[in-house]
Formats: sequence, structure tokens, C-alpha cells
Amino acid sequence: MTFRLASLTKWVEQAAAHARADHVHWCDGSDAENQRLIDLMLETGDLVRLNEQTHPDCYLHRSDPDDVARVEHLTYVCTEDPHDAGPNNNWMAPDEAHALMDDLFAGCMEGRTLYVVPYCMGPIDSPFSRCGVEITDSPYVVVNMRLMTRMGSDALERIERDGSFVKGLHSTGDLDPERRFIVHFPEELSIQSFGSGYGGNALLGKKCHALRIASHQARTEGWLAEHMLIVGIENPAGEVRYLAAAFPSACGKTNMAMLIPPEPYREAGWKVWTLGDDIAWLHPGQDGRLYAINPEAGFFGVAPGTSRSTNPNALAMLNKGAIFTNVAVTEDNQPWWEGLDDRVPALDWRGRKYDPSNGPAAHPNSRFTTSMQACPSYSDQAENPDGVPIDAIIFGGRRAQLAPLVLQARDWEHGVLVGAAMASETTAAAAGQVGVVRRDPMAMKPFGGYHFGDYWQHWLEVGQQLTHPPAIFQVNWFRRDDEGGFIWPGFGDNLRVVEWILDRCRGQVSAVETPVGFLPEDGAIDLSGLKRAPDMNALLAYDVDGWRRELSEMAGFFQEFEPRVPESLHGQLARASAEIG
Ligand code: GTP
Ligand code: SPV
Ligand code: MN
Repeated sequence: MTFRLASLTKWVEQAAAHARADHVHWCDGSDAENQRLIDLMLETGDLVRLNEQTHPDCYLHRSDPDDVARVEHLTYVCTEDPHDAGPNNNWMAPDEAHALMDDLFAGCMEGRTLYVVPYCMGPIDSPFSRCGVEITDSPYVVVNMRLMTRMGSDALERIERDGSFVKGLHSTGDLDPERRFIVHFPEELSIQSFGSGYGGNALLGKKCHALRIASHQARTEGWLAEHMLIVGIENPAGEVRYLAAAFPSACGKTNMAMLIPPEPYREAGWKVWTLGDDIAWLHPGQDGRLYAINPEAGFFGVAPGTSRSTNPNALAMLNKGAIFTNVAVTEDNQPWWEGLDDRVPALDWRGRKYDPSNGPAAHPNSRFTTSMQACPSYSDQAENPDGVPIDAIIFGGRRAQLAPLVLQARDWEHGVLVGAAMASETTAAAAGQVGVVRRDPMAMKPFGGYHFGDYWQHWLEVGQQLTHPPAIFQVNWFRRDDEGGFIWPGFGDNLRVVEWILDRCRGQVSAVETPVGFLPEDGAIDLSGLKRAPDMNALLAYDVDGWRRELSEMAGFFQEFEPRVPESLHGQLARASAEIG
């Protein structure tokens, strides 16, 4: 029996008593425990076994049809001073939030088992890692947390060593959307989530801890918690450079994290190494560079659009030991989603006979959960406790117009403006309308744990500590032509843009300077081997009128965050506006 931290035991006892849980189970993260939970869910119908020949140890979970995405309108940051949460968050007074949540949790686990899930975000032995404990009544959450984090006995040992942890309390409740709240208490390092069993609402290590709470901690401790993939790019000379990229939800992080180089690049010896696909914790190092660790241990990836041609690395992970959520199935019980191949599914994501008039067979936000180690391109540096040095930070959005394929910020300060002014079309990853352009600074709109004005100031301060800061870029894989088709081939071919980015980092290629940043010169992006050359003029055109409008929209957006917008961001914006005229 391990010794248990008194504060942890006491909190668990109180929660179990308040929720009137039938049983309390402390998770050790073992295979046997995992198998017992899977067997239990097969019995209750929470999981369905998939085709054992083609997909051994793979299961499907169908969530409640009203519980299929993050719920930003029901997500709160509860700071003592409402201004500290900022206009970027919904706010509730901590007392009020506690009263509300206490009410919801009262007796909610009657007849249920309460699982205690100790987890570590980041390699167990990394000084940058942080631990948490999630209390949940959902076995689905437990098996997902086991794939997504370092969960179980090792984490518990570290928690006892550290003496501190983030407290996460979760119940699926009755899944009533009217009784669903995801609330954060950054000043108490705690999270409470009620009424949803889905992804970012329920796997509390992910967005709630590793972004909202961690961004708050990072601010006081001098680092950054970001919605970023981490990837290593190996050139033909065998040198590996690391990039971190922030794209909003469902805008290409998983795909870029494990992209496969296009044919001529592969032949030349380019390789891509995956370190993370969603979250990066970034620390200034002794040497003045910025180092990244991935706090997660698995992927919770978007299924639709994943195929042999777009993301073969992801597909290779999905044949064994994967959990699928809200995908369709074929006649022979294999998982299926739009974009996978041209088979016709038998059942849709709700388990109904597939009928195209009901909409897509797989939910547009259907997901797979796998361990990172299953990824064929998993980097041998992913477990490095010190992290990897970042050469470039890339901000990206999904924009049909204006934003060029790639541009480079002049320096860190200008890069912070580029990140702060990001905009992107909304996606199915969150409940609400899809395809509407909204400002999504640093892809953190739904995840920033404090006021964005303070956050931008913090970015500037971190930059000041770096003698060798990463260069900052903006990309857009999603420009559309008049017919509505994507102009850029995307996916593996994005390496062509990454090559330009790496050349720029090393000062090996000149560029065209505009008021909004540096653009590639004609012919600077290598298109060799592409079946059809995309319209590079359309992708890289610098539209003066469009940018003039964009800059004035940015100014309007920043207004919302006054008086906390850093002076130097005003300066950067004024400079661009003056140059545009
Ligand atoms: P979250 O897990 O929600 O944070 O999403 P993500 O940023 O990891 O996005 P992901 O890589 O899963 O991609 C989301 C969708 O965009 C999928 O349907 C992909 O197939 C599609 N996608 C990704 N990269 C590209 C690209 O370069 N071009 C195009 N056209 N689509 C892409
Ligand atoms: C996202 O929405 O950015 C995700 C999925 O990565 S979720 O875990 O639901 O947040
Ligand atoms: Mn994400």
C-alpha cells in the first residue's frame, strides 16, 4: 500500500461522500485494470467491440447525440476579480460557481463507482511536468486518460513527491445540456466539470488542466502553455530542427505533427518526427532558446479526413488498441468516416442504419484515441525531460481568403502581433456554428486561462528572456478558389512550406518585405513533383485593400481588451497601418 498525501485522501473522501459514490477505485493504470473497465463497458454498451480481425483491441464509443464537442458557452474561468478572466472567458464568481457545482455534484454518483485517476502531464521525470488527479464516474474517461496521459501508480508517486496537484472533479451527471458546466478555479488550481462525457469537457488533463490552468501557472512561473503541435524536421544532411505550431481546433495540428514528406523530399532523405499534436509547454532555457515538452502521452485526433493519402501515420495507429468516438461502422464492423475510402458504411455514428439524408455517417467531430507510442514517426526526443529547442513558431488558421500560404514576422514582437491577431473559421470541434471567421489569438480563444491583454504581455516578456528566440511565421493551408476548392494541396505537401520556413530561420533565402511581414519570393516554394502546380499568385498575393481592412478589424478587436493591451502591440499595429497607408 502506498502512502497517500493527506490533502489528496481528504479531498477524495469528501468528494465521495458529497457525491454519495457507491465505490471508490484508485486507478493504478495497469493492463488488468484497463481490461476490467473495457469488459465492464462492453457489458453496459458504453463500448462496442470492433472487427477483431482487422482492428484487434479497438472499441467504439457512441456518445450522447447532444454531447459531441466542447461547449465554450458553458465553460467558465472563475477568478476573484472578473477582469483577470478577461473578455476572452465566461466568468463566474468563485463562490457562486462553487455553490452551483456543489448542488450539481450532490448525490450524483449514487449507484456509481468513483474513479480516482492520478496523472502526470509530461514525462514523469521532467522538471517541467505537472500532475493532477481527476475524480470521475466515467470508465470511458479513465481508459481515455490512460492513453492520453501518464496515468496511474507512477503519477501517484510523483504527486506524493511534489506534494501538490491540480484537482479535477468530473461527473457525466445525466448528460442534460441544461445542467452542464465546465468551470475552472485557476487561483485554487482546480477544475469541476459536470454533465458531459466528451473529450475536452471530460478528459480534464487536456484542455482544462494543460491549457487553462497551466497557462495561468505558466504566467506566474515564466513559461508558456500553448495549443501547439511539436514536430522535428530532419533534412537530408541528418539535422533535426524542431517547430511548434498553433492552429485552432480541427485546423491541421495532428496532420502536420505526423506528415509524410512528398515523394521527392522522401527520396532526398527528409524525415518528420512527431513529438506532440495538440499542446506544448514552452520554457526559456539557460542558453536563451525556447524548449518544448508535450504534456500529453496520446492523441485525441479528428477522424474525418484521415486517410491513406492524407495521414498514413495516423491510420497506421488505428488498427490496434484504439478507441473511436462517434465514427460510423461498415457492414463487417470496421470503423469508418468521411474521407477514409469509398466504402459505404452500414451504421452511422448514432448506430442508426446509414442514410445520407441524416447527414454525415461519422460525426464531423468524431475522434480516435491512441497512445503516442503507436505513432510510426514517434520521436526519440519526445520523452526527453528537458524538451527540444524550438527554431520556429508557426501560427495558422483556416481562412478561405486574404491570409497567404505563408508569411514571416519581422521579429518576436511583431510575431506576437501576428499571433494575437489570428483569425480562423470555426469548426465542429466546438458546439455552435461552423465556418464563421472569428479572432482566435494564438489558437487559444477557447483555452486561455486569463485575460488576453495580460497573456500578450506575458508572451512579450518571455521573448525578452530569449537571446535566440524562435522565428515566428503564419501559415494558411485553407485558401479557396472561386469554386470553393482548396488551392494548396496541403497535408504532406506542407513540407514544401516548412522547408522555406527552415531556410528563413537559417538566413539562407531572401524574401519580399511587406507591411504585414515577409513573403516568399517567386519560385521560392519548391513545387517539384506536384501533379498540378497550384496558383501560387493567388496563394501569395499581397492584397493591400484586404489587409487595410484586416488591420482596422484587428484594432477594433484589441479595443475589447483595453486597458490591458501592451503598448508594443499598439506600436506594431500602428507601424503596419502607417506602412500600408
Ligand atoms: P484538434 O484535435 O481539434 O485540435 O484539431 P487539429 O488541429 O489537430 O486538426 P487535424 O490535423 O485533426 O485536422 C482537422 C481536419 O483538417 C481534418 O479533417 C484534416 O483532414 C483536415 N486537414 C488537416 N491538414 C490539412 C491540410 O493541409 N489541408 C486541408 N485541406 N485539410 C487539412
Ligand atoms: C480541440 O477541440 O482542440 C481538441 C479536441 O483537441 S478536445 O479534446 O475536445 O478539446
Ligand atoms: Mn486541440
